Amino acid sequence: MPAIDPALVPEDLFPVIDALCATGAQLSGVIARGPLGQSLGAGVGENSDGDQQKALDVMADELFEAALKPAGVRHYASEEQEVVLTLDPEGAYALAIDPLDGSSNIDVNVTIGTIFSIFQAAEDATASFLRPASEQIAAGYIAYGPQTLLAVTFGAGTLLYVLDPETGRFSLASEAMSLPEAAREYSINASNRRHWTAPVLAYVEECEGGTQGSKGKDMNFRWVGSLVAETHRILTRGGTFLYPSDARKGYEKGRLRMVYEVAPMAFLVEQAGGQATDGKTPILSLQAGALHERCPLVFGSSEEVARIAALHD
Ligand code: FDP
Repeated sequence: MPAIDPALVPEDLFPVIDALCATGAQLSGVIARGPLGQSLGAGVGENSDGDQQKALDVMADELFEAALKPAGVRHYASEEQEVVLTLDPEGAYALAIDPLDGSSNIDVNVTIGTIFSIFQAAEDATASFLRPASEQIAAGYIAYGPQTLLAVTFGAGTLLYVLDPETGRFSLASEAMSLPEAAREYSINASNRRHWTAPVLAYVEECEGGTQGSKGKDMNFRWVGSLVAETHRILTRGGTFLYPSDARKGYEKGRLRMVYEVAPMAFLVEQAGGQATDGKTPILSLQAGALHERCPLVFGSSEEVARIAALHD
């Protein structure tokens, strides 16, 4: 269990964080063995949104569900399950999770992760999650990369923990992650350029303009294809991330899911001094209309996110 200031976190939330950490540590071991264990990247079906499910997606979902059941979670909403599950009818919390984010990177030894968002449970299972993102009481991600990391917020800054391979425990590495206001890197899947909206294209062209253009500085481009890895890089050294809406069928609201991807990342980024919008509107003022609904996401260094919002005006 990480060293979390008890003044920051209600006592009955500790078992939830504990279960997330224990399962994260277990998954980290499975991922580290890669092909020496079972075939983690094998296709095993489709989730409710039509995304292909890999063996590790399903395994991660089963492990988190089992670990969270005795931890005080009443409602469990997962990317891998069509409907909300009731784990403990007496539980105080509603937890939404993307058990394994960045599935396309499972087989290629690139950072993947787990993203979670926690609300106080409401009576109605679905209504527990379809509410303003600002009502989250905690959010975080576990990154499985060269290090296994936990970034978490309880609404008073973003904390960073590292899984210590010597002790098997998450230990505090930073009490206050802080995102620089200005950026030198931007991230967007550039293969979709022909589908972008005018403001998105205008922003990327500004970035490409470098010292000769209106920005007056060179910008580097990065795209990992794992939201967790991208978010961790930006929380560490600044930058901008965009997964906007585009003209492809099904991408009217981008690709990422509001409840268990967009909202928790927005909470973490804002708590680290950055900003997160759907292009214009702060994510934390928005709410999903359906459990697996998508939402465009722009986040990162505040100067850049503000510039993108201005281009949308
Ligand atoms: P994945 O589907 O591989 O789980 O969560 C969705 C996500 O990955 C993000 O992690 C990643 O940023 C994005 O999709 C990648 O999408 P593209 O393949 O369109 O680049």
